[in-house]
Amino acid sequence: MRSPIFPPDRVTVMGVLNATPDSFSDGGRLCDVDAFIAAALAMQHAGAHVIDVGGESTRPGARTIGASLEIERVVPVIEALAKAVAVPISIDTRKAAVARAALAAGARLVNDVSGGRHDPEILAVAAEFDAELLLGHLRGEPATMQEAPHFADVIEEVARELAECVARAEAAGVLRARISVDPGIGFGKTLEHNLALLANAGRIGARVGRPVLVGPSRKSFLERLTGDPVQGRDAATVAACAVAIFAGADAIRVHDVAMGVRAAAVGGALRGAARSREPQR
Ligand code: PMM
Repeated sequence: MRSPIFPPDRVTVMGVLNATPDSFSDGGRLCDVDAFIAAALAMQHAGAHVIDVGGESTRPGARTIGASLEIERVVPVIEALAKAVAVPISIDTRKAAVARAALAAGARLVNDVSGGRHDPEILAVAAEFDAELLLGHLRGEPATMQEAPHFADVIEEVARELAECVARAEAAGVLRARISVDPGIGFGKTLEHNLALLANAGRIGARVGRPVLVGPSRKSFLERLTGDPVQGRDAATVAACAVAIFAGADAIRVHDVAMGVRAAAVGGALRGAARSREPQR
């Protein structure tokens, strides 16, 4: 069975809509439901296939918030978006209670950057709603994840740990066809780890046997490469996305959807061209 949100015949573009006052990239600008609807409609018009709503910042060093505040932030937005936009809505949360409230409000995908490890009950909630489930790679907690991350072989270890997350989700009743994975760019990774994961996205997908989404959008590792401050990182984001797609990523999560759609078109076409030249076995 194919995943309707991450089908194999397209590069899926996920647009980011943060409902957090402290999000590092667009925080505090979108403050009422009408503004969220307008932003979501603009993303849909620009070609987003799914819109990801988050109520808790997971930036490095961020403090966790309670489920009730997160629900207060995201549920009115999801309820409104589920009526106003045609594309599916995703909930970016690590908490089972938030996932449950968001799915009841009309979300169809649960995006858990902790891969179901922060609050394992979230897996049973996804199963109960027959939701899609995006499992991210994160060791530890956002508050401490950037303290000396270490991997002997980052591709192999991230792939193995994601495969374990997928197995736990299946054991909790989520259909394998509903599951996709994310190597967690910037989540407990050094610059070198992030680059290796983007450049080997396809190897991770092949190893885990599920579609792979990458989320390099506006992240600080790009500043290390270009010197760009957060609001000026969209060009570098496009470059990172196009190369990751060329390297086999099936989906990208971006703040600027129009730019992400261009990255998907060019990276996807180049990947197709490279594959058509591979020797037939
Ligand atoms: N990054 C952020 C938040 N959620 N979800 C997924 N699946 N992958 C990511 O890389 C990711 C995420 C970081 O914060 P932002 O919402 O401001 O980009």
